Amino acid sequence: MKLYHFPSPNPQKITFALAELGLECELIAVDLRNGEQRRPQFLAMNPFGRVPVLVDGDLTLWDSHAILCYLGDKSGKLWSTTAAGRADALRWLFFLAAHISPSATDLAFNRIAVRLLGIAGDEEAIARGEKALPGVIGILESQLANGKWMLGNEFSLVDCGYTPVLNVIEKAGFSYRSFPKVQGYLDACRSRPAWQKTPKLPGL
Ligand SMILES: N[C@@H](CCC(=O)N[C@@H](CS)C(=O)NCC(=O)O)C(=O)O
Repeated sequence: MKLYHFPSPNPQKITFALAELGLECELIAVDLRNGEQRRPQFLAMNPFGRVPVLVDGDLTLWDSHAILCYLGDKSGKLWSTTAAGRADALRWLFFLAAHISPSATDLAFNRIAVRLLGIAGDEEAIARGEKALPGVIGILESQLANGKWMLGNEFSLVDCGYTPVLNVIEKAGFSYRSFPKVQGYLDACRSRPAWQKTPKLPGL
């Protein structure tokens, strides 16, 4: 397998998952700071011009959550073998994509990425993200009353999806002080050896 990536949250879901699963994969860097994601060769793989992209034989797959599902099915690890278990995993991945990632992007892009790109942050987007986050993080706080990990007592690929996003939200200045279970969960995820091996940008 080959993974086109940059050490930002969406590709980190996959580099974290690969390390947890112990899967061999060639990592190919796409430098977002230089616009490499908009080169024709890259757009031929992902017309959306974003990382991560996984190539496995004839399969070229973009979208981090689709890739997590694929790695779960392919490896049979950290992924339920029952329809109900997979639906539960998908429910939390869809929740992450639809309701947490947009606010994470509002904060992280405008407080962190702008520094790398040398452009001004959008204060309205920051305010929008700060306003939306407590409600959705509160949903995670309730869910984590059911067990140590997002799906209960077993670590899963869903946790590989959540870790980089919750991490960057915190690095972008949002405090989990009112959400102790989320804080404890994030600390437990970040203390895993696979997360230590996951490529990161300096300070993130
Ligand atoms: N829904 C996509 C989002 C991917 C995404 O936004 N990736 C960012 C890096 S974290 C990116 O490639 N940004 C480049 C750009 O917007 O030009 C996924 O989950 O893979």
